[in-house]
Amino acid sequence: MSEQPDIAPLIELLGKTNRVTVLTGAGISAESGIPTFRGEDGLWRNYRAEELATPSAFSQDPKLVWEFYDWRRGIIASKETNPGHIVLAGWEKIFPEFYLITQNIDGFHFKAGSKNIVELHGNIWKLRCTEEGTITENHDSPLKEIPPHCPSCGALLRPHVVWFGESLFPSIIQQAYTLSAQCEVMFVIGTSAFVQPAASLPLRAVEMGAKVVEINIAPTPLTPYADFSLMGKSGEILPKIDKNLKREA
Ligand code: BV8
Repeated sequence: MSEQPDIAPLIELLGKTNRVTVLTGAGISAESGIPTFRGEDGLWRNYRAEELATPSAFSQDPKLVWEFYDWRRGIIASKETNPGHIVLAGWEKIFPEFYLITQNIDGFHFKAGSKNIVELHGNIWKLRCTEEGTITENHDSPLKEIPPHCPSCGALLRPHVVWFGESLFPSIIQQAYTLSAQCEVMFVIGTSAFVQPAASLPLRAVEMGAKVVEINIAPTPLTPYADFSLMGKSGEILPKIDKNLKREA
């Protein structure tokens, strides 16, 4: 692991912190083998996710978009959570108020045991009827029918995710802003901090006086606002923080 800055000041801060909010992005699942959005492995049949994760792509070619999601579901189904997910699940029992906001749709925070999760962009294992709006869990990999249709009304089903150009569900983004404004410490882990409105959540935390801890393998537009910028893999850094936290407890 690359030489880490001393985390003693962070451990001391966390030792007297009750309210922690975490924002994760695709980077926390990278060590599980799930391609990130903007990394070199983020392509599928030479399409970028931004080209396919849109309402217009779906209305033009629902079969192509579903082949893209079926491919991603297959990758996710074949992978496991990593120590970064596991540590965050454990922190629900360590901090009196702990909330996890994720941009990821892979469901890995649930799989790792986290309970208090805000899924900003939905979940790849949920399908939504384009007519009735009903949402169902479906873990078939591969999907039995591409594109899938609603069993009750026959309309097309879509992934229950937020596409580029679509607004986030108001109650969800409102909850995310509240949790960002209320926390004493906000961890921002594995996100390029490009996608809005998620990328503005840590700035809300800064506005309200929270300390921000960024964990990433590279600097991001958020780095200048971070009180602690830990460069390295989240699957290595989070267990290190966790071990020191427990030693101090
Ligand atoms: C909206 C679900 C209102 C689908 C996703 C304001 C300014 C500029 C643009 C906009 C704006 N407002 C709206 C926009 C447009 C757009 C946007 O933000 N575009 C970006 C590209 C600039 N936003 C929207 O459309 C949003 N809607 O705002 O509604 C509206 C409506 C109409 C018109 C205007 C406004 C909706 C955004 C939601 C899109 N859906 N996902 C799907 O997944 O298929 S977002 C998608 O990107 C994923 O959820 C992903 O999580 C997310 C963010 O990416 P990251 O998670 O950061 O992943 P990335 O690959 O980029 O980075 C990985 C990071 O991990 C890197 O930093 C890397 O260094 C690091 N890393 C890698 N390995 C590790 C690691 N770190 C630690 N350890 C490691 N091992």
